[in-house]
Amino acid sequence: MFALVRDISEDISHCELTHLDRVPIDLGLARAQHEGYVGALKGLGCTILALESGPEMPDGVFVEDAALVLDELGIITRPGAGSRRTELDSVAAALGQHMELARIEPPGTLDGGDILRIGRRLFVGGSSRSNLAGREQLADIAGRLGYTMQTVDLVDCLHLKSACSVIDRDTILANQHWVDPTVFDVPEVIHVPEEEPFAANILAIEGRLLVSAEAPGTISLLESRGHEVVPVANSELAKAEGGLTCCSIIWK
Ligand code: CIR
Repeated sequence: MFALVRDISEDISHCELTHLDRVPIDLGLARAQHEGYVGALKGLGCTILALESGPEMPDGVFVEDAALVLDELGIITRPGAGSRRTELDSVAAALGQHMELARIEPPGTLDGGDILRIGRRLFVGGSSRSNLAGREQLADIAGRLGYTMQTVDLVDCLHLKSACSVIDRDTILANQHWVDPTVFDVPEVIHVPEEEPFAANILAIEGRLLVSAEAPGTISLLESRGHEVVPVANSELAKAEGGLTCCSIIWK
């Protein structure tokens, strides 16, 4: 298993923000927490491929948005925020050493954080970042490989995966105020506690769940359902609207 990650730009204080007010980010703490995250990925068996950031990519740590990796190929996206397109070439160069690549072309925009995959079904958030042209291009590329694609409406959140994540192919974790989880047609939906609206962004790897350490209610809930949880501190990148899926692209 490989995990592509990128270090945190010294200019993260100029990150894109959509739903949160700007508050100071402690860069030292953010980098220490990111090291913890990368350590957790290693602990779960990932070989880490690390890219460098820089002042020209304040949001570069959120590599998930720059590409989607399917079993058959990688798709380099075209993020809806113009400031984030500086991230694409380095992600394409890294992934291109491991897989065939397709690209989302103008006028399409698509953020990886909007794409949730359950088996051969892709769900894409109709967010401010992923437009119709981008979603249609994804449907076309993935459709040729036998994937179905469905657009999902969002309320008040940045990306589809801000609102929900896959625990396993039968189970979704969701904030039902931001997305209607019945669209996924899975046997079980676990709802995050009301007081932890951002906690639905978790990263499932080989049956274990990376969950924000700042979401104790969600951790208890998942553990009470028999899931193995790996808590990961993420207080600083959360101020940049980043969660746990955002900081890696994982493939086998
Ligand atoms: C942005 O607004 O683009 C970044 N500040 C946060 C991106 C988070 N990425 C993700 O949820 N996949």
